[in-house]
Amino acid sequence: MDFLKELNITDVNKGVSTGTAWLDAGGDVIESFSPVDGKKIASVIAADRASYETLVTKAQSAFLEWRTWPAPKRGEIVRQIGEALRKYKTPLGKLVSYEMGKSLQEGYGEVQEMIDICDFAVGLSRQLHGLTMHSERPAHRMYEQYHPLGIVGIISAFNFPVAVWSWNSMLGWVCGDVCIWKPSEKTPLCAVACQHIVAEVFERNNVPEGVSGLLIGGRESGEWMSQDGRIPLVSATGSTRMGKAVGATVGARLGRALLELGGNNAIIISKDADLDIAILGALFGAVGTAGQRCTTTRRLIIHEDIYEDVKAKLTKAYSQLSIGDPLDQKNHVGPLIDKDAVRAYLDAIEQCKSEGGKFVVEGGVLEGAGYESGCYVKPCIAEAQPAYKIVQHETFAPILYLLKYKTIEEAVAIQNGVPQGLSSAIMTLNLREAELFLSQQGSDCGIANVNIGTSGAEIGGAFGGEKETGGGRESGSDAWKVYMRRQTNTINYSTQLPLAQGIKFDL
Ligand code: UN1
Repeated sequence: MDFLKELNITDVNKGVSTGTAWLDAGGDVIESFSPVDGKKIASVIAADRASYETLVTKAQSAFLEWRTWPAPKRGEIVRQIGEALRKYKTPLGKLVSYEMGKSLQEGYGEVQEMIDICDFAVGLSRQLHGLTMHSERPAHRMYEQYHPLGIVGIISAFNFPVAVWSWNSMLGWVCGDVCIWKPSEKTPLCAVACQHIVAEVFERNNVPEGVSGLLIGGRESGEWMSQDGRIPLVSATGSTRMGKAVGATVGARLGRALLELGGNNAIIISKDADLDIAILGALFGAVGTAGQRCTTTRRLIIHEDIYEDVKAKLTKAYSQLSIGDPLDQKNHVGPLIDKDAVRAYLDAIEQCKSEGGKFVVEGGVLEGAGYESGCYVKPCIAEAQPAYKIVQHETFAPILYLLKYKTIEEAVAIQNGVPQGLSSAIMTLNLREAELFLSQQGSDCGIANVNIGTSGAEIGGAFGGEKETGGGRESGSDAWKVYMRRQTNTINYSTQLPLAQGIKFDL
């Protein structure tokens, strides 16, 4: 466990920090258990209301200074964070894998996403552009500019314990905002490690105390942020249930909420698909991160002519999966996050069976040597119907539903016929089908791919989805705009005061 020491994790860690100073908080002690071997890794002292108040006060005063730093100078700080993440990629990737349970490659991949968003944000720090418009009045100039918002509250989930925070904070920081991060209670050490990495950079550069707040705590700490009028933007990633609560609370005070919630992602496999690509994309999408990505492939919508062939190929591929210690690179699938997740997985299998689903690859909990944590489950496949309640529901586990279609219109209707709208894909070499899928009559999701699975989006695009996925967009493209306030400016350099809309007001 050398990686814990390298990342400054001790037996007992403070869980509240202003970025450069760790606070003494009086909250509960949160223990972190690894789903890999069931062992307790370390514990963290959570926030209480008093330490939360200190964090917000520090953040408020930090904002007054931070917003005056030129954006490219803030970008230089983020550039150095990217360098630090390159330095710590190995131990941080290992910690992600050990505390969360995803495969080591995926742990490293997650840190790589952080590095990538740092690079993106550095470039962005010189491109926070507004438009200029032509005024209808003579000798007037009209333009818009973007100003920092203030404090951004970030609520993140266990499944991407470090990357999702970085999408928000790196953009927030170059935009001139200050951040307070409430990570998942299930992965507190990943957050402590990130805070240490950032603190090193901030101290070296005299970044004001309070720019990077860490708020480890239970559900109530997320509620404090949602209710707090001093926090203009709350960005929350997690379940639809959590997002509805955050959205309602933030909305009631007319704050801004950026929600990235559940998905129920499907791949349509056409009879014109390249089946090698289709099977590989479906496999990685369904079993990667043990089915715990919000972009996980949960439904395959397969053309009836190739249905049996796809089923046979997938069954064969599943039989070759190795499940076990995610830090051992020969394994493809690690454990679920905890025993509650295992229960939800078993319940979903039961429900699917009771609705008439037929398992072609059986599920189950693994036992015996190497599986002592009780969190290792078998990825499974069921033949199902689109309208089953369980098929409409996002279960954060590796359960894949096979659905059959006849026409492309029917396939799109099945794809869209769920409450969620995050990611979607079609596997086809048929141009007409691909374009229909991408058209306004096609996928209703925030992400729609052709000949690529549903997971593993690049940071350069805007990430998020529609309907119960919450509508928010994070990371690339112009997602930065939600972290700033827009101001329209009109300047009169004439000797008159002409009024808009041709109005005359003569004395
Ligand atoms: C998530 O599961 O919340 O597209 C994020 C992907 C990753 C991000 C997933 N880049 O699968």
